[in-house]
Amino acid sequence: MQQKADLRFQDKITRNTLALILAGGRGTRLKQLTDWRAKPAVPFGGKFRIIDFPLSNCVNSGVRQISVLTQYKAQSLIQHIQRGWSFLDGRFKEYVELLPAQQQIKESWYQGTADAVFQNLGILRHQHADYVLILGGDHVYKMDYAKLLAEHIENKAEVTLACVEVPREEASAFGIIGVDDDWRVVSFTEKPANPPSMPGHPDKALVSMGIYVFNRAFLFEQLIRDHHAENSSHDFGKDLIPYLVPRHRVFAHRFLDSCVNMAADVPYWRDVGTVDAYWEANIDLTTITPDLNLYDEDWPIWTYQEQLPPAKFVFDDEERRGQALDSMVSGGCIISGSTIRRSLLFSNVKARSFSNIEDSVILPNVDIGRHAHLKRVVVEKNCKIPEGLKVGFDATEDSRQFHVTDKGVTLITPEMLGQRIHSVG
Ligand code: ADQ
Ligand code: ADP
Repeated sequence: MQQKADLRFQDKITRNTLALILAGGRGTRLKQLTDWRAKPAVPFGGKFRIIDFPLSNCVNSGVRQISVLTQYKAQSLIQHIQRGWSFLDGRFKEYVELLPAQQQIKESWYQGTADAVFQNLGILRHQHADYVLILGGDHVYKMDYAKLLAEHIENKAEVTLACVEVPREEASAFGIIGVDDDWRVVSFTEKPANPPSMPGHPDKALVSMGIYVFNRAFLFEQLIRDHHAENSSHDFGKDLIPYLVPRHRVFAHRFLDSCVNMAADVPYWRDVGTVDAYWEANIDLTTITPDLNLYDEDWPIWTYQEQLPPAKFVFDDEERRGQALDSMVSGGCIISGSTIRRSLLFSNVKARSFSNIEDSVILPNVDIGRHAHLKRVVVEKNCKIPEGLKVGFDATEDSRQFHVTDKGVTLITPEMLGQRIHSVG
């Protein structure tokens, strides 16, 4: 009985919530992968884009009034959302809508994240929802936002910040949260150089995930106040949250309590913001028991999928076996006389005879020429890998034209190969 009442309560609040996904970030640390698209539009996991994770979390949690705020290089993101997410088209008050950066209210484009929301104040004013869930568009994780919302209401909070424990040495990239025994937030410091550890856990810090619940009327008031505040950069993490903590009811919600995907007792939450982290999180999916479970039928990740034929493996004329081992191979791929190991192939990848791909992430529509050998590479969409190219095997190769990370992952894009591809979509 108790459980049924809980479910009804959660259903009611998720329907009374508007989600705003901030999807304007540049993601410069992803190097050339964000030359042509915003970080939330970067392909991930064989057939998804990063933004599919927060969007699917919303839909699976029952939060189905969703606005996506775009800004930087939004074309690819807009196209993906229009194609893949239009099934929520406003019927039954369920929608995914795009809010491109406009220059209506003032001349500049969005400044900080709070400014991005402020510029859409009109939308907040005309909303019937009592709660606003603010999310980033550039993390990969599975979370039941209904639990976060329920806790916000139970605490009679004005703002709730979702938080997670991270190793202290990584914490200076985040907002650091201090809480009392009731998980009320008593301190918040945005990205300090020397982050404090959690009481009793010298190696860990409690950090903000950049996920906030606000009471709508309260958010409206605070955005106007912040807009007029002097010396504000109009950012949630830098300005708004530090201002609110000592003055209002701000609570922390433990991600552990709403996480849908645990990995070795730790809630899965990845910022795939560097080429190394991107490579690692994608390659993890090819392992026997990946940290991220994409096969969970109770929490599916929704996306746009092209209609493609199944992956095909060909024993070629010269009797070379086309094969993929410990790998994920998406629709439309043809592996002909080529060997793929521990790699993730997005859709429509063609690997020709005598090519050899190891520990690599190959984005859609890549053509890999005969005798090409690739190891620890990320290959951008639409590349044509020339015959015989060797990357990642030994130091004698000429990899000057490519971007090589500190951890030895090589990023290859059409531009680096001297190929200008004017793709649409
Ligand atoms: P950051 O990681 O620095 O810190 P930020 O650059 O503010 O995050 O971006 C947050 C989200 O907003 C991202 O999804 C980004 O794509 C998007 N975004 C950024 N600028 C935008 C704009 N002008 N318009 C639309 N979208 C925009 C934040 C918090 C920290 C917290 C970390 C957790 O400030 O306190 O610890 O997130 O990752
Ligand atoms: P995505 O997978 O993000 O959709 P696309 O390859 O379709 O990637 O590129 C995203 C956007 O950038 C598209 O509008 C595309 O036309 C443009 N684009 C991609 N590569 C180039 C290029 N080399 N020169 C000019 N525009 C490009």
